[in-house]
Amino acid sequence: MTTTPAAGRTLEGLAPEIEAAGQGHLLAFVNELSPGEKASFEAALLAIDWDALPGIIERYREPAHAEDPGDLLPPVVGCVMGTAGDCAIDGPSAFAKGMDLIRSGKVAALTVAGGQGTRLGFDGPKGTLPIAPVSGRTLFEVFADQIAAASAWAGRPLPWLIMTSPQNHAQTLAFFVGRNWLGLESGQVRFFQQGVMPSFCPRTGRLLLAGKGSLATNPDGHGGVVRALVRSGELERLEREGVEHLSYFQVDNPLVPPLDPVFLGAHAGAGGAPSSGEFSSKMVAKVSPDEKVGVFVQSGGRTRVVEYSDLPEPLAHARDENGRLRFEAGSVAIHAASVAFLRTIDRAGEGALPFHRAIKKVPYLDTEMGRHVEPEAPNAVKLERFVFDAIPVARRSLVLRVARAREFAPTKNATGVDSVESARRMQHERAVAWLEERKLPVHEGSMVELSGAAAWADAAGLAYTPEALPRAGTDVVL
Ligand code: UD2
Repeated sequence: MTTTPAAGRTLEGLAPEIEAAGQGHLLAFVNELSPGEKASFEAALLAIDWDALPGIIERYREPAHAEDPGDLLPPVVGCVMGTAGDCAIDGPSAFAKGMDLIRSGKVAALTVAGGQGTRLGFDGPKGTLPIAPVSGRTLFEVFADQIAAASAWAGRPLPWLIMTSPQNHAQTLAFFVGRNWLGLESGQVRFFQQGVMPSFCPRTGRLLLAGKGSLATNPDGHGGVVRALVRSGELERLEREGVEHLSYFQVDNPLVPPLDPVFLGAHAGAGGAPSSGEFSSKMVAKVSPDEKVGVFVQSGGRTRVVEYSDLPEPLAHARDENGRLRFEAGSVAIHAASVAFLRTIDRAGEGALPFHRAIKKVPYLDTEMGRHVEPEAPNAVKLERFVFDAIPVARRSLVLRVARAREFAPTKNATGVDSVESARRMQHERAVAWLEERKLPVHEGSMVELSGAAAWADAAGLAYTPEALPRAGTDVVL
């Protein structure tokens, strides 16, 4: 929705378009603004596509129709031979292809990190949350160390793109600068900011003012990543550099392998993987019907994700003849996307990734009464895009089954399910499994954690000897 402001345009010049879009009330206080306030308001208003806005508001004033359970089928899921059941993908071929892509600099890592740690009770960008059970490394550091190890192996600085939002960009950047780019080369880490969407009243269709010279807005969702890559010039830069694929993951999962050769190779179609090499995803079996992950489904011959909040209750609970959840394929929000495919999505324009609507309490400035209102009930529509809506656009989208214990430790809450506590425990258990696979000693009561070098060596099948092994009562980073 937000576009690059046209150079040389002014608020006065834009006023007729704002009026024509039925949003003239936004200009009620312009004459009271200081030059600085006016300039920032002008920039925010110029970033809006006023031609498209009325159509978007009309489309999303009312809630979307609920999913029709009859239309949804379980998806076709691929898995690597030897890992489970009747798998068809040849692991060694996929692995070889993935290693080749990484070695030749055709892959960049991409982290979506626009959210804050609010749900965790953490004041700051989520990536700056200490998460590793022994070293106390932050989420960003856990990823950085693996990208550094992969880069050392490839003999080139593999790019790491990080999407921030206007809310956390400055803090995130300051964190990287303050910690000397977490040991990476400064040019290797590339930040770009996602856009925002204005909130509006569903009754009147009017945008809301947060203040006399500011709109009430929200980040445009992780699906805003496509537009943000284009707007920032990063997509073009990737094309120029010959980067073909992006390894996409969320900032809140310390177990994610930032560069997974098997997945990247399978995504690229190696090993007989059912993939057009455009957009691929990983899944784990849901632990319970109400686990808060979207599920992969098939509808109209295409694979897509239905977010947990939109999955009809009977389907969330439905089981097959073996007692397994019929819709068990949970999305762990790990994807691989080709740069060319993202370009196609962007060219398809506003329609390619739909908005998802949420109705929330949004404080606003009442333009008629001239006073601030703290609503007691939800009063505003917030619109977001979800990146997984790219899946049905791909000709053949691979969904790869992976092991939860190796790859998925979502960090959403302060305690309990999907918490800092559970993510720390899972990282420890992952390291214990690593020791056991190598027949190395494990000590009860000693916490262990994989270093970036160990985690990368594990993903890349390389020999690795830790500096220290666990001893009774001593915590160790392997
Ligand atoms: C997301 C998925 C859910 C499941 C789960 C796994 C959606 C809608 N839901 O749930 O199906 O896969 O993750 O952990 O995707 N972000 C931005 N900008 C935004 C909004 C989010 O960068 O405007 C980032 C955020 O920093 C985080 C990620 O996207 O890295 C997920 O956001 P969330 O924690 O709000 O997603 P959640 O837990 O609802």
